[in-house]
Amino acid sequence: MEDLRYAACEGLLVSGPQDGVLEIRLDRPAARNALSTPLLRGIVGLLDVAEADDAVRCVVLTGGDKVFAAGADLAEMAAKDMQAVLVEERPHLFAAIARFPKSIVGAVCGYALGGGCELVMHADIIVAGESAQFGQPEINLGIIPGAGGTQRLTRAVGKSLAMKLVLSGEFIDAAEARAAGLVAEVVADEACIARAHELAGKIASRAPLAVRLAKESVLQSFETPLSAGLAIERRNFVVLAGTEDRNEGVRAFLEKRKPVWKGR
Ligand code: CO8
Repeated sequence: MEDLRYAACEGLLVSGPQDGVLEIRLDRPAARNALSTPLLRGIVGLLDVAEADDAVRCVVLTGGDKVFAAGADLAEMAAKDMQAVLVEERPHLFAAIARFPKSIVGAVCGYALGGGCELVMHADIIVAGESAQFGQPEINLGIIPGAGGTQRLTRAVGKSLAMKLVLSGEFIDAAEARAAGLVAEVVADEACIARAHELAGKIASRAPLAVRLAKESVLQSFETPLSAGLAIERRNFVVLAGTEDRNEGVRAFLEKRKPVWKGR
């Protein structure tokens, strides 16, 4: 029976959760998966349910074959003046996605542009199909990235390449994105979603508290100086030493069997 908590809103297709993995697919092909505010609200609503649902351990976020997402909805943006942009909801929606504590694997085929690139940079791991193209073409519209592109892209690929994308509006392909560290793997387009699910399934089969604190620790490396990041890692390592799952993991290894996680 369909799980009504995951009933998708318009523009999103949802499948699962199955074996710990929930798939959210952007599906507004007529607008090239443009990220309207209702669409972003829909994603955040699904993540809110997923956060509280023990049956979800990892989320796969994907789009279409030709376009992951073409960025902010330009029809919506055209109607907003400075005051409307100042008070809009979108920054809060992106912040909610950034706060999602479970893991997200992005699967990108085709264009991930502007807000689309920024959205998928909220994923912990990106798997790209060979057709993937990443870009921040806002400069062509007389604006700049507004959902973290100048910050997350720079942290992912370094200053010079980030400047090239943000200042010129040029795109990079999957191979260049892989070489620069924006994506973890490049596979054939047909294999992209399956590979993302394979990784998500592995993450879903790991101890949930360890996955959560590992994600938090890695993300803190972007927020803190090294000494503070090391202190956060140490604190999380100590916290995990007090969990039932850590005892089970070590015992299962010594007894040469698979661990059974309780998430405690
Ligand atoms: N918003 C709304 N509609 C779009 C968008 C978009 N971003 N992109 C495409 N569409 C629509 C087109 O208007 C067109 O509609 P129609 O059929 O009614 O004329 C339809 O989709 C098809 O478009 P194309 O003919 O251009 O499709 P192609 O397959 O030839 O090209 C591309 C696909 C390359 C993706 C192309 O559509 C394109 O370049 N799109 C715009 C990309 C872009 O400039 N993105 C940046 C947008 S700005 C942004 O993302 C800022 C984020 C800030 C977030 C702030 C949060 C706080």
